[in-house]
Amino acid sequence: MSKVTGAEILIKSLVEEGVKHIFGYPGGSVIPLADKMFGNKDITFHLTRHEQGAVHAADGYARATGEVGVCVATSGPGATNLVTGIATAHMDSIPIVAITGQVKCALIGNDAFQEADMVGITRPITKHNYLVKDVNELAKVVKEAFHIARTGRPGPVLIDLPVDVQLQQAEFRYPKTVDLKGYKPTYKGHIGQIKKLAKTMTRSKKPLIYAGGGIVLSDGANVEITKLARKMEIPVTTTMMGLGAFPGDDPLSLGMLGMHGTAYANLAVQEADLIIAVGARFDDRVTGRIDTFAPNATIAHIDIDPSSVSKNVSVDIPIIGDARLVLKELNAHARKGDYAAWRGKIAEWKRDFPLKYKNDDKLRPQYIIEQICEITKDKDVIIATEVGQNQMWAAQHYTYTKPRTWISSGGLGTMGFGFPAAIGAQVGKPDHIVFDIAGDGSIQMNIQELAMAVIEKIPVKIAILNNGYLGMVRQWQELFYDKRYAWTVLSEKAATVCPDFVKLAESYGAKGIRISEKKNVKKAIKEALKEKGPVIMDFIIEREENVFPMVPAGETISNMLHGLA
Ligand SMILES: Cc1ncc(C[n+]2csc(CCOP(=O)(O)OP(=O)(O)O)c2C)c(N)n1
Repeated sequence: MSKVTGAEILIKSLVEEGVKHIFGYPGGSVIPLADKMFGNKDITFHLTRHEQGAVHAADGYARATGEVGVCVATSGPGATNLVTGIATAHMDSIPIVAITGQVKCALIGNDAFQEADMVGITRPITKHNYLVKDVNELAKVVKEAFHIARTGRPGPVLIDLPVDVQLQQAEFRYPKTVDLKGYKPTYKGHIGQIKKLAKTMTRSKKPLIYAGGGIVLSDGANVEITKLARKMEIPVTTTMMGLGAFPGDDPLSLGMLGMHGTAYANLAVQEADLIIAVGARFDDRVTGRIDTFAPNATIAHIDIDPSSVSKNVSVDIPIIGDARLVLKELNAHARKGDYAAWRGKIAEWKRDFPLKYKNDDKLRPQYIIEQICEITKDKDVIIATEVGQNQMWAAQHYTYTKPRTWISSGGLGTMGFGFPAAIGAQVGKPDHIVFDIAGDGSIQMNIQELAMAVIEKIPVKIAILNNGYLGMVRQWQELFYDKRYAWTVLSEKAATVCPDFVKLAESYGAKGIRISEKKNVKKAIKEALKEKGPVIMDFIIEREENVFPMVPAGETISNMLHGLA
């Protein structure tokens, strides 16, 4: 067998893994790889304008498609620019493979030009990472990396590849199987535990399903959980990451729980006698003060990752396994109990404490999200968000009915995530309409990717909810710091937009629309949807609108602030 270079081995291995898209940025340490990609027909390379854009795009691609996202950066500063995105993917269990160039093997550890110890830096934020010093190992490493990224609890894997290894030669043989001693994720749940949960469900009077992002990640688990909830008539609340795991328009849906969750979901948690958590982490944004969370409930937790069970709350019925497989088994054993009174109580809460906002003639963000929902609800739509109030309004006021239609940085809460992630999602799902719901602060963190979107004709629609503030931080300052708006004023008055996002869009060759009045919202959304390329919609919203309800950080859920009286 003839020999090929390390760079060729890497590309051939990626093709073996079915990779069709790579997002990245070049530099000296990946020139051999870039060179061998030149003219490649199997894989499209998307040149971002910042490495952070590349990693978030790979992440958005993975979230939208369920496949592994791939990004590439050069050594040193290129590689360290990936760190925020790798940590983002790690917190949300998103399968990506990040490939970084490294200085020559002989220079590693010598403070060489553009050297950064990526294996050391990314150890706590990757599922696994590799430094490949022997070209003969490369194909095996790639095989393992993809296997680790996509199996068990998914997550990011980093491959650090010295530039000289890219030039060395070896025979290309792609391994058929992976043999990793000590890495054997458990997929099938323990049948005894599943039966125990089934019995507890039948005896329970006030059960509640608490569905997390794990359901979205385990393809088909949404079908099983929907079946379970409907058959048993048990209400379902989801985490932010779980939006779309259960149809938001189902009468059994309570929407999202937690800090900015619905009042009725949070009240249900506090009164439930059984919580069936599936693929959810009991994050502090969900539990509030942990010792007062779900005080009356037996807690069952289904999760593929044993280390997240009983990590934050003590679990009575742990079931380790894949969400889809465990729920399928549970469906086979579950028998309905008598929950009519419980559902009656929840219906009362839904009636008494609906999600609400002041729907007057002012331009309010909740109205904008509702209009986007109304106009797009019968289409295939993906909503990505930035971080802050925009994210919470998008979580509350859009109705998600399918998994992988909501793309948001949950665990890390990364501003600047939404736009590049939306681009990645659009590349993976070209037939979908993809929105980025943004704040005027967050969008400025990775706005440069507009260049890639324009040049590659990636038609993401950006809806900026422009309040002239770093709104979510301002909201905390309003409520808990006597309105001392330190460090959060982006522009002095709503009208003095800075930057002028319409001109900025136009300077990149994209379309920009400014909307200051409620009556123009629908028209603008429809106009944006007609456009073949990316569009910025700059909505000048009420400056001091808040996200309600709100459970203040570290408080008991019963201390929820409702906002409007
Ligand atoms: C990279 C990063 N830096 C800082 C923060 C802290 N932070 C959270 S929300 C927020 C304000 C976001 O402002 P904007 O994007 O304008 O959105 P809004 O809340 O006004 O909708 C900030 C600064 C963060 N989440 N991520």
